[in-house]
Amino acid sequence: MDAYAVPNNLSAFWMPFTANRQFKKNPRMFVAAKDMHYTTADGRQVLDGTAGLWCVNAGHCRPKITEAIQRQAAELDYAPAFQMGHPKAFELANRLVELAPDGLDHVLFTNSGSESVETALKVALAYHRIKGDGSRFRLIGRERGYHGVNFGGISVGGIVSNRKMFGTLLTGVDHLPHTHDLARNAFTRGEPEHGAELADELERIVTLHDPSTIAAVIVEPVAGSTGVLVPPKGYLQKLRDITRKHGILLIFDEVITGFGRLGTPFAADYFGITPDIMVTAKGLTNGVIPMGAVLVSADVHDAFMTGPEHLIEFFHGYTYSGNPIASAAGIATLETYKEEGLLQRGTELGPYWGDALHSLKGEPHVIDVRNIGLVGAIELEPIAGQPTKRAFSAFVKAYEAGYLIRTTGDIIALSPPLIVEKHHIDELVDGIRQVLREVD
Ligand code: PXG
Repeated sequence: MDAYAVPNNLSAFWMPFTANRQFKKNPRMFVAAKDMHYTTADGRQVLDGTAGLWCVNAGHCRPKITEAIQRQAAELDYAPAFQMGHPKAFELANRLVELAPDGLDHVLFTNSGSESVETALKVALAYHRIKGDGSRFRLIGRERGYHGVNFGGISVGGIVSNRKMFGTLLTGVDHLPHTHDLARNAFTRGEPEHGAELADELERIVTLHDPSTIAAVIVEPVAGSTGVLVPPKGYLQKLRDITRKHGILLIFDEVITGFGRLGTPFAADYFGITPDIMVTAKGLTNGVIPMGAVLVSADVHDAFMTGPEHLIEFFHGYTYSGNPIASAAGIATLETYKEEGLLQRGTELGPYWGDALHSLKGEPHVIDVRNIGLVGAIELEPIAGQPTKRAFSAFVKAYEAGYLIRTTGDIIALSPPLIVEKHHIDELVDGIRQVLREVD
Protein backbone atom coordinates (compact mmCIF):
# COMPACT_ATOMS: atom_id res chain seq x y z
CA MET A 1 0.00 0.00 0.00
CA ASP A 2 1.66 3.18 -1.21
CA ALA A 3 -0.12 5.45 1.26
CA TYR A 4 1.49 3.50 4.07
CA ALA A 5 5.00 3.48 2.59
CA VAL A 6 7.57 4.20 5.25
CA PRO A 7 10.94 5.86 4.59
CA ASN A 8 13.87 3.52 4.97
CA ASN A 9 16.29 6.19 6.12
CA LEU A 10 15.39 7.59 9.50
CA SER A 11 18.65 9.30 10.36
CA ALA A 12 18.03 12.89 9.17
CA PHE A 13 15.13 13.64 11.50
CA TRP A 14 16.51 14.27 15.00
CA MET A 15 13.35 13.49 16.89
CA PRO A 16 12.11 15.61 19.82
CA PHE A 17 12.14 14.20 23.36
CA THR A 18 12.81 10.74 21.94
CA ALA A 19 15.30 7.95 22.53
CA ASN A 20 16.42 8.36 18.90
CA ARG A 21 18.70 5.34 18.63
CA GLN A 22 16.18 3.00 20.25
CA PHE A 23 13.38 4.35 18.04
CA LYS A 24 15.32 4.07 14.80
CA LYS A 25 16.24 0.45 15.51
CA ASN A 26 12.61 -0.38 16.12
CA PRO A 27 10.39 2.42 14.74
CA ARG A 28 6.83 3.02 15.86
CA MET A 29 5.11 4.75 12.95
CA PHE A 30 1.56 6.03 12.70
CA VAL A 31 0.21 6.54 9.20
CA ALA A 32 -3.46 7.32 9.79
CA ALA A 33 -5.94 8.08 12.57
CA LYS A 34 -9.69 8.18 13.11
CA ASP A 35 -11.60 9.06 16.28
CA MET A 36 -10.09 6.95 19.12
CA HIS A 37 -7.55 5.02 17.05
CA TYR A 38 -4.29 5.30 15.21
CA THR A 39 -3.30 3.02 12.36
CA THR A 40 0.31 1.83 12.39
CA ALA A 41 2.52 1.37 9.33
CA ASP A 42 2.02 -2.37 9.63
CA GLY A 43 -1.76 -1.90 9.56
CA ARG A 44 -2.59 -2.36 13.25
CA GLN A 45 -5.12 -0.29 15.21
CA VAL A 46 -3.77 1.40 18.34
CA LEU A 47 -6.20 2.81 20.93
CA ASP A 48 -5.20 6.38 21.77
CA GLY A 49 -4.93 6.60 25.55
CA THR A 50 -3.21 9.99 25.49
CA ALA A 51 -5.09 12.15 22.94
CA GLY A 52 -1.87 12.28 20.91
CA LEU A 53 0.24 14.36 23.28
CA TRP A 54 -2.68 15.53 25.46
CA CYS A 55 -4.08 17.61 22.59
CA VAL A 56 -6.53 15.70 20.37
CA ASN A 57 -9.44 16.25 22.75
CA ALA A 58 -12.19 15.77 20.13
CA GLY A 59 -10.61 12.63 18.67
CA HIS A 60 -8.85 12.22 15.37
CA CYS A 61 -9.68 13.51 11.90
CA ARG A 62 -12.97 15.08 12.88
CA PRO A 63 -14.80 16.20 9.72
CA LYS A 64 -15.77 19.70 10.82
CA ILE A 65 -12.18 20.59 11.69
CA THR A 66 -10.72 18.97 8.58
CA GLU A 67 -13.19 20.77 6.33
CA ALA A 68 -12.62 24.14 8.02
CA ILE A 69 -8.89 23.82 7.40
CA GLN A 70 -9.37 22.80 3.77
CA ARG A 71 -11.76 25.68 3.11
CA GLN A 72 -9.56 28.25 4.80
CA ALA A 73 -6.42 27.12 2.98
CA ALA A 74 -8.20 27.72 -0.33
CA GLU A 75 -9.76 31.06 0.66
CA LEU A 76 -7.19 33.07 2.64
CA ASP A 77 -3.97 31.20 3.28
CA TYR A 78 -2.03 33.84 5.16
CA ALA A 79 -2.50 37.42 6.25
CA PRO A 80 0.23 39.52 7.89
CA ALA A 81 -0.13 39.31 11.63
CA PHE A 82 1.28 42.75 12.41
CA GLN A 83 -0.73 45.91 11.63
CA MET A 84 -3.19 43.85 9.52
CA GLY A 85 -6.04 41.56 10.46
CA HIS A 86 -8.46 38.96 9.18
CA PRO A 87 -11.91 38.16 10.60
CA LYS A 88 -11.33 34.65 11.90
CA ALA A 89 -8.65 35.60 14.44
CA PHE A 90 -11.06 38.11 15.98
CA GLU A 91 -13.88 35.59 15.90
CA LEU A 92 -11.78 32.95 17.63
CA ALA A 93 -10.62 35.44 20.28
CA ASN A 94 -14.26 36.40 20.98
CA ARG A 95 -15.27 32.77 21.33
CA LEU A 96 -12.39 32.05 23.66
CA VAL A 97 -13.28 34.98 25.89
CA GLU A 98 -16.87 33.74 25.97
CA LEU A 99 -15.74 30.25 26.99
CA ALA A 100 -13.15 31.37 29.54
CA PRO A 101 -13.89 32.28 33.16
CA ASP A 102 -15.33 35.78 33.64
CA GLY A 103 -12.63 38.39 33.84
CA LEU A 104 -10.30 36.97 31.19
CA ASP A 105 -11.25 39.31 28.37
CA HIS A 106 -8.37 39.58 25.91
CA VAL A 107 -6.34 37.09 23.89
CA LEU A 108 -2.82 37.02 22.46
CA PHE A 109 -2.23 34.26 19.92
CA THR A 110 0.90 32.09 19.66
CA ASN A 111 1.88 28.83 17.95
CA SER A 112 2.55 26.49 20.86
CA GLY A 113 2.39 26.05 24.59
CA SER A 114 6.02 27.08 24.93
CA GLU A 115 5.37 30.34 23.10
CA SER A 116 2.25 30.94 25.17
CA VAL A 117 4.35 30.63 28.32
CA GLU A 118 7.00 33.08 27.07
CA THR A 119 4.22 35.47 26.05
CA ALA A 120 2.57 35.28 29.47
CA LEU A 121 5.83 35.88 31.34
CA LYS A 122 6.65 38.88 29.14
CA VAL A 123 3.16 40.34 29.56
CA ALA A 124 3.56 40.02 33.33
CA LEU A 125 6.94 41.77 33.42
CA ALA A 126 5.85 44.53 31.04
CA TYR A 127 2.57 45.06 32.93
CA HIS A 128 4.35 45.94 36.15
CA ARG A 129 6.84 48.13 34.37
CA ILE A 130 4.13 50.07 32.54
CA LYS A 131 2.39 50.62 35.85
CA GLY A 132 5.58 52.17 37.22
CA ASP A 133 6.38 49.06 39.24
CA GLY A 134 9.43 47.90 37.26
CA SER A 135 11.19 46.56 40.34
CA ARG A 136 8.86 43.58 40.11
CA PHE A 137 11.13 41.42 37.98
CA ARG A 138 11.06 38.08 39.77
CA LEU A 139 9.12 35.08 38.48
CA ILE A 140 8.10 32.18 40.70
CA GLY A 141 7.53 28.69 39.28
CA ARG A 142 7.33 25.31 40.96
CA GLU A 143 9.37 22.13 41.22
CA ARG A 144 8.12 19.50 38.74
CA GLY A 145 6.42 22.23 36.71
CA TYR A 146 6.54 21.95 32.92
CA HIS A 147 6.14 25.16 30.99
CA GLY A 148 7.57 24.20 27.62
CA VAL A 149 11.13 24.25 26.43
CA ASN A 150 12.03 27.86 25.71
CA PHE A 151 14.27 29.82 28.05
CA GLY A 152 11.57 31.48 30.14
CA GLY A 153 9.63 28.24 30.41
CA ILE A 154 12.57 26.10 31.50
CA SER A 155 13.60 28.79 33.97
CA VAL A 156 10.29 28.79 35.81
CA GLY A 157 9.86 25.07 35.12
CA GLY A 158 11.07 22.53 37.62
CA ILE A 159 12.31 19.55 35.61
CA VAL A 160 16.02 19.07 36.21
CA SER A 161 16.82 17.32 32.93
CA ASN A 162 15.12 20.11 30.95
CA ARG A 163 17.24 22.76 32.73
CA LYS A 164 20.66 21.45 33.61
CA MET A 165 22.28 21.68 30.15
CA PHE A 166 21.36 25.28 29.47
CA GLY A 167 23.49 27.58 31.53
CA THR A 168 22.19 30.33 33.73
CA LEU A 169 18.65 30.51 32.32
CA LEU A 170 16.63 33.55 33.42
CA THR A 171 17.86 35.19 36.58
CA GLY A 172 15.53 36.27 39.37
CA VAL A 173 13.52 33.05 39.41
CA ASP A 174 12.51 31.05 42.48
CA HIS A 175 10.46 27.88 42.88
CA LEU A 176 7.69 26.62 45.10
CA PRO A 177 7.99 23.03 46.30
CA HIS A 178 6.02 20.45 44.33
CA THR A 179 2.96 18.90 45.94
CA HIS A 180 3.53 15.20 45.19
CA ASP A 181 3.33 13.25 48.45
CA LEU A 182 3.01 9.49 48.08
CA ALA A 183 3.45 8.91 51.80
CA ARG A 184 0.29 10.82 52.67
CA ASN A 185 -1.78 10.84 49.48
CA ALA A 186 -1.24 7.58 47.55
CA PHE A 187 -4.34 6.17 45.81
CA THR A 188 -6.36 9.37 46.10
CA ARG A 189 -9.27 10.06 43.75
CA GLY A 190 -9.45 13.72 42.82
CA GLU A 191 -7.85 16.32 45.07
CA PRO A 192 -5.61 14.93 47.83
CA GLU A 193 -6.39 15.76 51.46
CA HIS A 194 -2.86 16.66 52.45
CA GLY A 195 -0.54 19.42 51.33
CA ALA A 196 -2.44 22.73 51.18
CA GLU A 197 0.18 24.08 53.61
CA LEU A 198 2.78 23.81 50.82
CA ALA A 199 1.22 26.95 49.34
CA ASP A 200 2.40 28.81 52.44
CA GLU A 201 5.90 28.43 51.02
CA LEU A 202 4.90 31.25 48.70
CA GLU A 203 4.66 33.55 51.72
CA ARG A 204 8.16 32.51 52.72
CA ILE A 205 9.55 33.18 49.23
CA VAL A 206 7.71 36.49 49.02
CA THR A 207 9.08 37.54 52.38
CA LEU A 208 12.60 36.46 51.42
CA HIS A 209 12.68 38.58 48.27
CA ASP A 210 10.15 41.24 49.35
CA PRO A 211 6.82 41.43 47.53
CA SER A 212 7.89 44.56 45.69
CA THR A 213 10.33 42.45 43.58
CA ILE A 214 7.88 39.77 42.46
CA ALA A 215 6.03 39.99 39.15
CA ALA A 216 4.20 36.68 38.81
CA VAL A 217 3.67 33.13 40.00
CA ILE A 218 3.13 30.49 37.32
CA VAL A 219 1.76 27.01 37.99
CA GLU A 220 -0.07 24.26 36.17
CA PRO A 221 -3.33 23.81 38.11
CA VAL A 222 -2.76 20.05 37.69
CA ALA A 223 0.85 19.29 36.73
CA GLY A 224 0.63 17.09 33.64
CA SER A 225 4.01 16.15 32.23
CA THR A 226 5.59 15.17 35.51
CA GLY A 227 2.89 12.64 36.18
CA VAL A 228 -0.55 14.14 36.81
CA LEU A 229 -0.04 15.82 40.17
CA VAL A 230 -3.45 16.94 41.39
CA PRO A 231 -3.33 19.95 43.75
CA PRO A 232 -4.20 19.29 47.40
CA LYS A 233 -7.56 20.61 48.58
CA GLY A 234 -7.34 24.35 49.21
CA TYR A 235 -3.85 24.73 47.73
CA LEU A 236 -4.72 26.80 44.67
CA GLN A 237 -7.02 29.07 46.66
CA LYS A 238 -4.10 29.84 48.95
CA LEU A 239 -1.91 30.74 45.98
CA ARG A 240 -4.68 33.03 44.73
CA ASP A 241 -5.05 34.71 48.13
CA ILE A 242 -1.32 35.23 48.63
CA THR A 243 -0.71 36.60 45.13
CA ARG A 244 -3.66 38.96 45.39
CA LYS A 245 -2.56 40.21 48.79
CA HIS A 246 0.87 41.14 47.44
CA GLY A 247 -0.08 42.52 44.01
CA ILE A 248 1.54 39.55 42.25
CA LEU A 249 0.01 38.22 39.02
CA LEU A 250 -1.14 34.59 39.06
CA ILE A 251 -0.60 32.69 35.81
CA PHE A 252 -2.29 29.33 35.24
CA ASP A 253 -0.60 27.21 32.60
CA GLU A 254 -3.62 25.36 31.20
CA VAL A 255 -1.89 23.88 28.17
CA ILE A 256 -2.97 20.41 29.32
CA THR A 257 -5.86 21.19 31.68
CA GLY A 258 -7.63 23.51 29.23
CA PHE A 259 -10.45 22.48 26.91
CA GLY A 260 -12.26 19.91 28.97
CA ARG A 261 -9.57 17.71 30.44
CA LEU A 262 -11.04 18.01 33.95
CA GLY A 263 -14.69 17.99 32.84
CA THR A 264 -14.99 21.77 32.75
CA PRO A 265 -13.80 24.15 30.01
CA PHE A 266 -10.71 25.07 32.08
CA ALA A 267 -9.17 23.98 35.38
CA ALA A 268 -9.90 27.52 36.57
CA ASP A 269 -13.61 26.58 36.33
CA TYR A 270 -13.07 23.24 38.06
CA PHE A 271 -11.31 24.81 41.04
CA GLY A 272 -13.33 28.05 41.00
CA ILE A 273 -10.22 30.21 40.86
CA THR A 274 -9.56 32.81 38.20
CA PRO A 275 -5.94 33.65 37.43
CA ASP A 276 -4.84 37.00 35.97
CA ILE A 277 -3.34 35.28 32.95
CA MET A 278 -4.19 31.89 31.46
CA VAL A 279 -1.86 30.01 29.10
CA THR A 280 -3.37 27.59 26.56
CA ALA A 281 -2.45 25.62 23.41
CA LYS A 282 -2.93 21.92 22.46
CA GLY A 283 -6.72 21.37 22.66
CA LEU A 284 -7.37 24.84 21.24
CA THR A 285 -7.12 23.43 17.72
CA ASN A 286 -7.53 19.76 18.68
CA GLY A 287 -3.78 19.49 18.13
CA VAL A 288 -4.32 19.60 14.39
CA ILE A 289 -2.64 22.93 13.62
CA PRO A 290 -0.06 24.48 15.94
CA MET A 291 -1.67 27.29 17.93
CA GLY A 292 -1.67 28.69 21.44
CA ALA A 293 -3.57 31.48 23.15
CA VAL A 294 -2.87 33.58 26.23
CA LEU A 295 -5.91 35.07 27.93
CA VAL A 296 -5.45 38.10 30.13
CA SER A 297 -7.64 40.16 32.44
CA ALA A 298 -8.97 43.56 31.44
CA ASP A 299 -6.78 45.09 34.15
CA VAL A 300 -3.63 43.64 32.56
CA HIS A 301 -4.68 44.51 29.01
CA ASP A 302 -5.88 48.02 29.80
CA ALA A 303 -2.60 48.93 31.49
CA PHE A 304 -0.95 48.72 28.05
CA MET A 305 -3.57 50.80 26.23
CA THR A 306 -2.10 54.19 27.05
CA GLY A 307 0.14 56.63 25.18
CA PRO A 308 -0.19 57.91 21.62
CA GLU A 309 -2.53 55.73 19.56
CA HIS A 310 -0.23 55.30 16.58
CA LEU A 311 2.38 53.54 18.73
CA ILE A 312 2.64 49.77 19.21
CA GLU A 313 1.55 49.00 22.78
CA PHE A 314 3.40 45.71 23.30
CA PHE A 315 6.58 44.76 21.44
CA HIS A 316 5.85 41.08 21.06
CA GLY A 317 4.17 38.73 18.57
CA TYR A 318 4.87 36.05 15.98
CA THR A 319 4.65 35.85 12.19
CA TYR A 320 1.95 33.26 12.68
CA SER A 321 0.00 34.82 15.58
CA GLY A 322 -3.66 34.20 14.73
CA ASN A 323 -2.77 32.50 11.43
CA PRO A 324 -5.95 32.14 9.31
CA ILE A 325 -5.81 28.36 8.98
CA ALA A 326 -5.09 27.90 12.69
CA SER A 327 -7.92 30.31 13.52
CA ALA A 328 -10.32 28.36 11.32
CA ALA A 329 -9.21 25.14 12.97
CA GLY A 330 -9.73 26.73 16.41
CA ILE A 331 -13.25 27.90 15.60
CA ALA A 332 -14.24 24.49 14.20
CA THR A 333 -12.69 22.79 17.25
CA LEU A 334 -14.64 24.93 19.73
CA GLU A 335 -17.81 24.25 17.73
CA THR A 336 -17.16 20.52 17.83
CA TYR A 337 -16.60 20.63 21.60
CA LYS A 338 -19.85 22.52 22.04
CA GLU A 339 -22.02 20.45 19.71
CA GLU A 340 -20.91 17.20 21.31
CA GLY A 341 -20.76 18.42 24.93
CA LEU A 342 -17.13 17.32 25.10
CA LEU A 343 -15.96 19.88 27.63
CA GLN A 344 -18.36 18.40 30.20
CA ARG A 345 -17.68 14.77 29.40
CA GLY A 346 -14.97 14.46 32.03
CA THR A 347 -17.61 15.25 34.66
CA GLU A 348 -20.00 12.55 33.40
CA LEU A 349 -17.38 9.86 32.80
CA GLY A 350 -14.91 10.86 35.52
CA PRO A 351 -16.24 8.44 38.17
CA TYR A 352 -16.21 5.50 35.73
CA TRP A 353 -12.71 6.45 34.62
CA GLY A 354 -11.57 6.70 38.25
CA ASP A 355 -13.04 3.30 39.17
CA ALA A 356 -11.37 1.69 36.17
CA LEU A 357 -7.95 3.17 36.95
CA HIS A 358 -8.15 2.38 40.65
CA SER A 359 -8.90 -1.25 39.81
CA LEU A 360 -5.17 -1.41 39.00
CA LYS A 361 -4.31 -1.04 42.69
CA GLY A 362 -2.64 -4.28 43.73
CA GLU A 363 -1.28 -5.11 40.26
CA PRO A 364 2.50 -5.66 40.06
CA HIS A 365 4.72 -2.58 40.60
CA VAL A 366 1.81 -0.16 41.20
CA ILE A 367 2.59 2.25 44.06
CA ASP A 368 -0.05 4.89 43.30
CA VAL A 369 -3.07 5.58 41.13
CA ARG A 370 -4.51 9.10 40.86
CA ASN A 371 -7.16 10.68 38.66
CA ILE A 372 -9.24 13.78 38.04
CA GLY A 373 -11.66 14.46 35.17
CA LEU A 374 -10.45 12.38 32.22
CA VAL A 375 -6.81 12.28 33.19
CA GLY A 376 -4.97 9.87 35.41
CA ALA A 377 -1.67 8.32 36.35
CA ILE A 378 -0.34 5.00 37.51
CA GLU A 379 2.95 5.29 39.34
CA LEU A 380 5.26 2.28 39.28
CA GLU A 381 8.02 1.28 41.64
CA PRO A 382 11.25 1.98 39.69
CA ILE A 383 13.69 -0.86 39.06
CA ALA A 384 16.49 -0.31 41.59
CA GLY A 385 19.32 1.65 39.97
CA GLN A 386 17.47 1.94 36.63
CA PRO A 387 14.87 4.68 36.92
CA THR A 388 12.40 5.03 34.01
CA LYS A 389 13.28 1.61 32.57
CA ARG A 390 10.22 -0.23 33.85
CA ALA A 391 7.77 2.40 32.60
CA PHE A 392 9.50 2.64 29.23
CA SER A 393 9.24 -1.14 28.80
CA ALA A 394 5.55 -0.86 29.70
CA PHE A 395 5.13 1.84 27.04
CA VAL A 396 6.73 -0.31 24.34
CA LYS A 397 4.78 -3.42 25.37
CA ALA A 398 1.52 -1.45 25.44
CA TYR A 399 2.18 -0.10 21.96
CA GLU A 400 2.84 -3.60 20.68
CA ALA A 401 -0.39 -4.75 22.29
CA GLY A 402 -2.38 -1.91 20.66
CA TYR A 403 -2.47 0.85 23.30
CA LEU A 404 -0.86 4.28 23.22
CA ILE A 405 0.12 5.40 26.71
CA ARG A 406 2.63 8.07 27.90
CA THR A 407 5.32 7.54 30.42
CA THR A 408 7.26 10.08 32.39
CA GLY A 409 9.84 8.80 34.83
CA ASP A 410 8.22 5.63 36.16
CA ILE A 411 4.72 7.01 35.85
CA ILE A 412 2.16 6.01 33.22
CA ALA A 413 0.03 9.05 32.31
CA LEU A 414 -3.32 8.69 30.56
CA SER A 415 -5.52 11.35 28.97
CA PRO A 416 -7.76 9.88 26.28
CA PRO A 417 -9.67 11.95 23.74
CA LEU A 418 -12.87 13.25 25.36
CA ILE A 419 -14.99 11.19 22.94
CA VAL A 420 -13.83 8.08 24.82
CA GLU A 421 -16.58 5.54 25.63
CA LYS A 422 -16.81 3.18 28.59
CA HIS A 423 -15.81 0.20 26.47
CA HIS A 424 -12.61 2.01 25.41
CA ILE A 425 -11.82 2.71 29.06
CA ASP A 426 -12.31 -0.99 29.92
CA GLU A 427 -10.15 -2.04 27.01
CA LEU A 428 -7.36 0.42 27.84
CA VAL A 429 -7.26 -0.43 31.54
CA ASP A 430 -7.36 -4.18 30.90
CA GLY A 431 -4.57 -3.75 28.34
CA ILE A 432 -2.47 -1.93 30.92
CA ARG A 433 -3.26 -4.57 33.53
CA GLN A 434 -1.91 -7.24 31.19
CA VAL A 435 1.21 -5.18 30.45
CA LEU A 436 1.87 -4.69 34.18
CA ARG A 437 1.65 -8.42 34.71
CA GLU A 438 4.18 -9.05 31.95
CA VAL A 439 6.70 -6.28 32.46
CA ASP A 440 9.86 -6.96 34.49
N1 PXG B 1 2.90 24.05 29.35
C1 PXG B 1 2.42 22.87 29.72
C2 PXG B 1 1.67 22.73 31.01
C3 PXG B 1 2.60 21.75 28.90
O1 PXG B 1 2.12 20.56 29.28
C4 PXG B 1 3.78 23.16 27.35
C5 PXG B 1 3.57 24.22 28.20
C6 PXG B 1 4.54 23.39 26.08
O2 PXG B 1 3.73 23.22 24.98
P1 PXG B 1 4.39 22.96 23.52
O3 PXG B 1 3.20 23.14 22.61
O4 PXG B 1 5.41 24.00 23.31
O5 PXG B 1 4.94 21.58 23.53
C7 PXG B 1 3.28 21.90 27.68
C8 PXG B 1 3.53 20.76 26.76
C9 PXG B 1 4.04 14.80 27.93
C10 PXG B 1 4.11 16.00 27.04
O6 PXG B 1 3.73 13.72 27.48
C11 PXG B 1 3.68 17.20 27.53
C12 PXG B 1 3.76 18.32 26.74
C13 PXG B 1 4.25 18.25 25.46
C14 PXG B 1 4.67 17.03 24.97
C15 PXG B 1 4.60 15.88 25.76
O7 PXG B 1 4.21 14.94 29.13
N2 PXG B 1 3.33 19.49 27.30
